[in-house]
Amino acid sequence: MKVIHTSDWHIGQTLYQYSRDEEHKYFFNQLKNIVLEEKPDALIVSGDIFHASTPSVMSQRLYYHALVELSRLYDDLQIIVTAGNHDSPSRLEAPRELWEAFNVTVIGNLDFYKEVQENGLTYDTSKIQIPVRRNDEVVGWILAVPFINAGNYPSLKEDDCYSKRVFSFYNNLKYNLKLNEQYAENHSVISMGHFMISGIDSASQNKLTGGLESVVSTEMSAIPGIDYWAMGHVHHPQNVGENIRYSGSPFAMTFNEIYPHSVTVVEIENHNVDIKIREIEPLIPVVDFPFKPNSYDDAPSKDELFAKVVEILDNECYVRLHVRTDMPLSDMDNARIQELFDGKKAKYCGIQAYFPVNESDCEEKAVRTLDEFRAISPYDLGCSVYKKKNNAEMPDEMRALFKEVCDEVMKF
Ligand SMILES: [Mn+2]
Repeated sequence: MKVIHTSDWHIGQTLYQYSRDEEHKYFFNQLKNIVLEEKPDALIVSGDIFHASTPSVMSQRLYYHALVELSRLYDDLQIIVTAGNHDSPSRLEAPRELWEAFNVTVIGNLDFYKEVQENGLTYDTSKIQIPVRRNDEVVGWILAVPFINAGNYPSLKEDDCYSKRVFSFYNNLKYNLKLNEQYAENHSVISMGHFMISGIDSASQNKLTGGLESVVSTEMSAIPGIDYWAMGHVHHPQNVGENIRYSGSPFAMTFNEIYPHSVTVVEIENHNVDIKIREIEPLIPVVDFPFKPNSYDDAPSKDELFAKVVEILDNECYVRLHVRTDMPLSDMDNARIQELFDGKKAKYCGIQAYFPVNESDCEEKAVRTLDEFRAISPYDLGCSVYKKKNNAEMPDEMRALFKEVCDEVMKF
């Protein structure tokens, strides 16, 4: 069985108000070419299809168009799409029956909360056991598991931790597959999942991954007979343990995701797994300019930055600037930067200021007990956060307004 594994498309995402639609179209064109070259039996998408649970009409059209075009590349191509934590399970699944006509299987949710059946399963597993066929013959199975809320994993024992519950869930699922009449031992099995595995590359930590729960990869590896785990959720492509892999997002969604992006080609024959990476070229690169400094001393001064920034203005890219400064940037500074970018190809995405480390910063880092922390008023906390962020006291006028707000809120 051969599949192409991708995830975390986040259709409809914007970066500093800039639409990413053209980038998605550019990715889908590359994906179409990769599918034509690799000729997989299936294309699987492990969640986070859309960025928002209520995607715009434009986003939905983009998705429908891409899937229909992909499904028409050749007759035997199966497409399997599961919901991620960003997707609305029911919305994604609404056109499920229509999609079947295109050989596309969409799984938004498991139909949970049926009566407990044999093996402690509380849902109909046939819905998510997808046979993959080549010339009408079953060659493998995709266990198409969408994102499941931590609390919705059937709990076998009351005190099972999250990781244990996920483990027993998949273990039961795999066991149940064996009972399927069409299943044979020589079939390849791929399990999909959309959750965090502990021990992942910390560079991939970002706001999009969400959720604190994580699963221990050794528990996943312990489940017999799953040849490959097609994971979604983490945007940094990486292997986590043997044959457990995050395909990653197709391009950088944020400035924390500046690294090569790709889709994964997985070929399984006689339970031997071969993994190949197909890199995706970004349409519009995401750039830290002139670079991402480690500290105040490392960062360029305002003059250096202004002199250098002209180099990049004619390049099609998203730019986040970095500058060393002793004072918060003034409105004049900000206006000057905006003006530089006006009408240029480069898209301005804000500036990160680096302030010198001072004594009070060190004091701030002192460890406080919970009681000490509780004793700090919201007003004082706000003032100290402002000072830390801007390396200056909050201006009097703002201070007065902030005080007014705090007093008003504290009445309740
Ligand atoms: Mn995601």
